[in-house]
Amino acid sequence: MSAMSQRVAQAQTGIDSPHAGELPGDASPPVLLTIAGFDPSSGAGITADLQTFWNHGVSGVSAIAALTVQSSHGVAAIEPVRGDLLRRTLDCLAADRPLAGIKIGMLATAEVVSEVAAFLHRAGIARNRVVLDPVLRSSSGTDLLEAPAVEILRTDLLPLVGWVTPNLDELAALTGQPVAGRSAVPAQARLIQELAGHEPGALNVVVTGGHLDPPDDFLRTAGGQETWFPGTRVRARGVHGEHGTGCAFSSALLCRLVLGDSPEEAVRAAKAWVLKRLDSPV
Ligand code: PXL
Repeated sequence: MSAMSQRVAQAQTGIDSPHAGELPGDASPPVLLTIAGFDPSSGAGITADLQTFWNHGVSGVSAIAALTVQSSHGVAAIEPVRGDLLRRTLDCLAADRPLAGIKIGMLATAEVVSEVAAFLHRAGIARNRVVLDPVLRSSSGTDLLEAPAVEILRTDLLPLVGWVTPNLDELAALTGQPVAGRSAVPAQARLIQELAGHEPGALNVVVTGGHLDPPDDFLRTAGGQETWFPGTRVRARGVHGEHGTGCAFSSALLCRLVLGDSPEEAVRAAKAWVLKRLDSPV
């Protein structure tokens, strides 16, 4: 990467990290894929993910898993994409340019979850470059994944990803146990690693603590290292409020990992990106 484009990427991220704007290997920016829902208000979903990729100086492509009708007031309708159309989109993108990483968000149906799992088997992308944001519900309370699909997500998709970023409600749904506050988080993160099964020590878990007070995040790495990241409650003055915070966090996390951050650095930088976005006027 040229010094010039490195400076551009650094200016775009606005994040003070030793790896800001640094690209591994050759000069072309890595390509990241987001598989998620489309939010026409652009606070969450595909467009929030692409905005995050581009602001980190990486290239982004997308496969829409479901259309939604929504505004800042909530979700009015959901139309999942047909499985065969999603499959063709994913294979078309994978055949075009090498994918450096994948972020998975809202999937809507069991059929879509199964298609994404089958694609991960075919695509052969390193598991630690696949981040799953297990989106279950919108902040306004609408289900974004049909109930029978939660189990399939846990049994078929979770074992194929290297990172999962649940909030407290998603953690409880995935482990099948209520998360009784902050003190229960480390054990639940361990449990989700056990439930992911197959290869022990392959899943990194970030529990996003937006519902905790203070809103601290928790990382348990695949190797068992545990870290709390202190958060402070801020008033969201940006155009999207807190809508799409989870999408922005998991996308920024993937960017930072692909740009060469350690797990701890990547979580810290993703948190900083979300804070910046909460204040963004665009
Ligand atoms: O923030 C969760 C989320 C993810 N993806 C899409 C959404 C939402 C919330 O509304 O619409 C597409």
